[in-house]
Amino acid sequence: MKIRMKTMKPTTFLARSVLLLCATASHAVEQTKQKPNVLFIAIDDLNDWTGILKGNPQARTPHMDRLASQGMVFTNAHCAAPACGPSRSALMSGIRPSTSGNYVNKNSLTRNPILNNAVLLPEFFGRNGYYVCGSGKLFHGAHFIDEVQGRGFDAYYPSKTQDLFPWIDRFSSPRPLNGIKKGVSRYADWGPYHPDVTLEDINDGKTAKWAAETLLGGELKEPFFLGAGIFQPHLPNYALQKYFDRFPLDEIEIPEGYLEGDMEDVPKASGKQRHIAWARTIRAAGQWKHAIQAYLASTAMTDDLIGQIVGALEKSKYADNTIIVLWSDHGFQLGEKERWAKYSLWERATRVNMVWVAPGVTRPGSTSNKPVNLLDIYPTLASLTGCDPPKKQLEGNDLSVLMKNPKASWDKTSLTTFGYKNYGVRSERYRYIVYADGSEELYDHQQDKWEWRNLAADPEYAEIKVKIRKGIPAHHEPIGALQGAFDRKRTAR
Ligand SMILES: [Ca+2]
Repeated sequence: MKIRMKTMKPTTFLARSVLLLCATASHAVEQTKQKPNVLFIAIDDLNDWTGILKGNPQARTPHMDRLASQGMVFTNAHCAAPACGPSRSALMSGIRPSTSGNYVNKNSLTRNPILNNAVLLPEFFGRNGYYVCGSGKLFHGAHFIDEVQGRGFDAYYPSKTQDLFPWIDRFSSPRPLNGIKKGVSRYADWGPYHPDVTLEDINDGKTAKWAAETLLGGELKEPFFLGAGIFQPHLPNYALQKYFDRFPLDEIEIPEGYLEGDMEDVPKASGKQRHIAWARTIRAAGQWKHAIQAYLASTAMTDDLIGQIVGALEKSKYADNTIIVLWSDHGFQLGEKERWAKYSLWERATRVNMVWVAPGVTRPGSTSNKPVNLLDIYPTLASLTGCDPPKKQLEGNDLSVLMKNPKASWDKTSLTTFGYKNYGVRSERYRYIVYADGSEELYDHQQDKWEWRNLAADPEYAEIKVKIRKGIPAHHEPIGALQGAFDRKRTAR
């Protein structure tokens, strides 16, 4: 557009300026439209028992495996914290627990000024012109219901103040279905739903259905950020009978990583973390294999739901311009190291599934064994979508460097924090743990993938320890405010 200012009347000039401004604005809209959409899939308590990470050969996750084959898998990815609340708060803010003071589930997100003043991931996309929608467990359940309440979301299913309860109450027999009435919480239960129950009845099924229908409806304002959070295989592991049937009880193996006497060379301080002795109760009740079967069944059900969501994206008009990131919030131990829990700094509790499909960036079937963290998701999404990250907030790394060149040099380690001053650091080869009292563990994953031999006291590894300790933060923020729900003595999810 040519504007001849000298010969124009002021009114004509004004009209043309408006036209020019409109043209510039519509150009900006055009540019915004070209930004990729984001499909953000969260899975709760899913450890490495997937075809993606191959932590248990009995696991069956064909849909997730297929997704992984289309993009890049980070095989050495770990959580920022091995519990739902602090893991998700760190991911959604990009801030380490040791910086924010958000260490455990009962810590508040909104009463923590560092987190509350941060630009949370959904807000970040909203500020960058994205339509932001979601369903299911994206934030920690209690944080979402009592605190965050859809902050940053344009729409939330079923609503911003009501997320979906983990399970529905339709069984053939009274709960607990496993018959364990003492020594475990009401969450430590498993078994099949009533035969009439379908996937669409279950709340995770509703989340998947909402996501699939929203994608297939084709009426999303672009660019969009769509989050879908699946609650399983978090306990209780209730699933349809057909998923239990895929894993006959007489074929179930106890975890390969289990070793009698494994705790003998482990510092006592590890027990000060929220150690749950459910493993003993479950074994005494003769339910160990039943519980493993249920975890595998719940994971298989989750996998079908992931297939439903990803399949809908593939059929939708958004397929070619949508980044997919699938992640689990931490791992889980099913008897290893005498535990039945997350809440530890060992590999099976910290290792997570992290899959990326970024059109034009990730190569199908690529993998990286570099140590990375859920904290890296926020900066990576910012980089892949071309949105400027909030200043002085994000502490993770941009993984697109590794997506573009899996052989790129990477001198980083991956840090997991649980409670004040308890740290686990993972390098490509080693895991180092140090507790608040200074006691240590060191494992060489090249020779000891189940972390059976603690090498921390061996002088031969002194130099390795000095090097890996560089991954420990210099600042240790005191434990932050507790959540309001806990003040009211409510049960957290
Ligand atoms: Ca979790």
